[in-house]
Amino acid sequence: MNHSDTPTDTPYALAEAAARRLAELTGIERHDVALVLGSGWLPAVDALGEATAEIETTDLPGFSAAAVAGHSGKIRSVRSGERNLLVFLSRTHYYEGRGVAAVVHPVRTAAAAGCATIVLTNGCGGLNEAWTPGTPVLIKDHLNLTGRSPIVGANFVDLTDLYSSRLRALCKEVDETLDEGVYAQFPGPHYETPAEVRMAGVLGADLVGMSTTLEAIAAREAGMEVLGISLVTNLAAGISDQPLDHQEVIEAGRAAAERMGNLLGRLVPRV
Ligand code: 8IG
Repeated sequence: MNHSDTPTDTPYALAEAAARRLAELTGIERHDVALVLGSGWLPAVDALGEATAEIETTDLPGFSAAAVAGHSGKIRSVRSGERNLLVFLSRTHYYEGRGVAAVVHPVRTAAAAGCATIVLTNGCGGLNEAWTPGTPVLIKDHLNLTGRSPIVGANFVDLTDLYSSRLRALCKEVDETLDEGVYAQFPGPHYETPAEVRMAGVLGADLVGMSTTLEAIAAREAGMEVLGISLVTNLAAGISDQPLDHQEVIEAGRAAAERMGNLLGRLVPRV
């Protein structure tokens, strides 16, 4: 128990408390679809629809302040047709060292708020040279290289169709040029060495990043249908001879904003 009368002694109870506070602060009793916006995706948010409310993550139990340049610690409630979208404008990353429960707390809060579907987006490095910076790629499967799970206890969650084939098919109806790839989550915060990128390729990865897999697992545990979309903002280390630079990552996102906005704006009403 914390100082109020709200039980927060498990991650699930903490998420329930956050969802209740979210409903109070936004005036929206239930949300339907959650989105987590990763690096480069923030400018796309306005294409989703009209903001009903915007709150600071830190106003909800269990959230901590955003730590990365280009990440905004806000949650927006957006009206889209008949549905309420819950949009996280930033995420907590594994490399922040706050633990896996903190990383997946937004996902569990979204589930507790009523969301049956979650769209996880990220910025990442690409192993396929055809994916120039600014190319969106659907995540078809992942390699969780963190060595961790967000699940505690003997709950053997099936991840066979973790990245919903139904939702991926829907995406391709919206944009038939979309490719798919396997996303490998490295712990970060440093980028990979060229040897690590080659290793990831041998293991079957097409994309390398520092997020998403732990969140997807927690979303599946919570019974949500998961869609993952990566924005390739750079070629992974050693794929090109260019050094990697966080500022360039932000600029690639800015340049791709219109396409990403278009994609999400057309996609979300159909998921
Ligand atoms: I944006 O090349 C972005 N995030 N691990 N590697 C990893 N994370 C990333 C990269 C990258 N680019």
